[in-house]
Amino acid sequence: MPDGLEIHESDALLITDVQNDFCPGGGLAVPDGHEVVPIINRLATSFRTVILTQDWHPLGHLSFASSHSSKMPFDTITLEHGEQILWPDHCVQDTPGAELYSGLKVPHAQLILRKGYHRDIDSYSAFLENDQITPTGLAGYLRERGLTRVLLAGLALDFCVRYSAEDACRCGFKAIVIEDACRAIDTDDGSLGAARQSFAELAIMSIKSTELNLIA
Ligand code: VGL
Ligand code: ZN
Repeated sequence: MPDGLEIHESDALLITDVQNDFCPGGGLAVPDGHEVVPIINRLATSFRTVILTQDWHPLGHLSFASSHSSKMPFDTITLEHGEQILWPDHCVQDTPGAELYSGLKVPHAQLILRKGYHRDIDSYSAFLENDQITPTGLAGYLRERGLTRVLLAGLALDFCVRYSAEDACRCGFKAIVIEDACRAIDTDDGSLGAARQSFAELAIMSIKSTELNLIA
């Protein structure tokens, strides 16, 4: 498609949390999470800069329901910076569940950014932890390398992809979500609808991978 979206040298593909625990059989399986893998593998070859993120929690992480007495997964607690959803244990550092999904083939990825490693704070976004103050360093990495636009793929669309896209915007980058290269958790309280609404409000473009002019 000649009138598709051109990929530039100043673009980064940010592949979010494509890890065993977010795929079928994992601790926090995203419905059909593994389906993004062939799409991402194909997309990634067209990008000079590919960054992977890895959710990387210590045992007993505050975001785990199991760390709180009488709480169940998907219950919430209130923290200083807002509401925290409590998740099933997932992506515990150095466990098989935290490993990148084995079908993911992006050998040219240059950075694997781990997040969520502070026990008392979650980090959905690849830019800022959930207090919205603590930086991960990704904005500086992108700026220092002259990268201006971030295209997002991975898991989960309504959590880590959403918050990374929002923060990319807030940090001064253009953010584009590649929807078919993402899958959502879609919690009962409407997390997927909320993500779409937020993308619209922040003018975050949401596209299909077929709209990109890929290299062959
Ligand atoms: C994620 C919930 C908890 C994600 C990570 O990758 O979207 N969601 N930890
Ligand atoms: Zn997590």
